[in-house]
Amino acid sequence: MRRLNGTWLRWGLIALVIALLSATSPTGAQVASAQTPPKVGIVCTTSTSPNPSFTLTTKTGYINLPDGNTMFMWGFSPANGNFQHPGPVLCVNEGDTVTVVLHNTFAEPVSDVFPGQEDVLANGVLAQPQFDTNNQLTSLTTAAPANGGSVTYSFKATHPGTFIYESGTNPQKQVNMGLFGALIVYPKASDVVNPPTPLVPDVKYGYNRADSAYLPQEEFMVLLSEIDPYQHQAVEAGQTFDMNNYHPRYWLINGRGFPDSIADNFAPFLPTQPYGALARVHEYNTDTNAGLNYHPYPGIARYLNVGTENYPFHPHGNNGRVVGRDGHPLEDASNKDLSFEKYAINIGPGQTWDVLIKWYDAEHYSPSNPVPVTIPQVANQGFGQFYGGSPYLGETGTLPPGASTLNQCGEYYIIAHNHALYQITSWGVNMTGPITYMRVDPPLPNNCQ
Ligand SMILES: [Cu+2]
Repeated sequence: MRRLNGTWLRWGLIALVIALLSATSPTGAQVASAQTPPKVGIVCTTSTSPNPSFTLTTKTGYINLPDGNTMFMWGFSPANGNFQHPGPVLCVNEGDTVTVVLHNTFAEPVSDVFPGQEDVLANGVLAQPQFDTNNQLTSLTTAAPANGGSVTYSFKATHPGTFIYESGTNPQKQVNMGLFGALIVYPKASDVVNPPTPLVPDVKYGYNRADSAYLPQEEFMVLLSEIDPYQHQAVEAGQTFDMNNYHPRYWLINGRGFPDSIADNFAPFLPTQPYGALARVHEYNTDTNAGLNYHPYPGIARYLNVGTENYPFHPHGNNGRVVGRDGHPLEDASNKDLSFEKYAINIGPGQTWDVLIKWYDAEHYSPSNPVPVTIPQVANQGFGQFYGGSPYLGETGTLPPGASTLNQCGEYYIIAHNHALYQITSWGVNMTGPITYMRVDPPLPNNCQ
């Protein structure tokens, strides 16, 4: 592992991202799903309902970080695939009996805990904490023995929502090293009462509530994690690490730091980090006369925190509506809606939050309805890489000589990031870490790719 000067490297990396962003095509080679994975949004690893079965194999590998470092990691790989970080996103349906076979290639026992799942079986009997001969706890659950051991977990996914799975064995080491992933349980559509108008046929639900409807193509994951490079160096060298010295220096979103976070799913320059975090959305529009732009459902952001710190994450520009936490819909005993609007999503260690997101074109600014602010002289303006040359959605304009843009079609890019600003760094390199964008596409039809 090497530490390099951050500033020029970061700009070099941004240039690389710029060069590759428009040329990437997803490969899907590491995904169990038979379908071509989407460029943005959640990439589900699926299996056949009602008895989905997944195999996770422990692997070691390296990831790329925004300061130019590479980092040694542990990971759960789908089936016996290549190392990836984080583990596959396991997607199942409410009521499924889920089987997870864990193969352990490491020289120490490894396990999986499934927080929020009840009556988890290990090899057909209730999974149990493990103790050594001195009655000291060695694992929170039944583990796969070292050097080729396996364990088969199974449980009935009785609650819809967003869940973490992670190692329950020496978790302060194994989870930190990367043994974690997301589990999404989709509700039974038949249980959703009073489904909304069928004008949009492919609506999904976060929970068994009509007011948790969202568009599946606007479903996003925000999986937050952290790395202490000295812990990873110690594990790579086979040395012990004193957790009293634990001090994260990298923070990631979906296993990537910014600007890698906004690259496509399966971007080829991130061969072990398949999951992007760009949230691509359209205007929320309930006008039934809007034709193609009738868009009366929100998107959903599924937040997960597998780290040890609070992650106060916030998209700029609008509140989200928190509809679920830790796999529970926000409702009272009589199903009264208790969801609430929130700007900063302050997600604690081990928590998951499900948040509906909408973007409103509230003021409808356009060249014929100009922004009521005098635009400064060019010399006083700064042009970001994603600015289209016009302040109006769907419009592109002339950029000054020398300025270049990644903007395709006059779309907007709105930042979303951790607001603990020390966390949006990579070993001190500022404006990296858990930062991503919400991309707002112009009204349809448009020239966006
Ligand atoms: Cu901010």
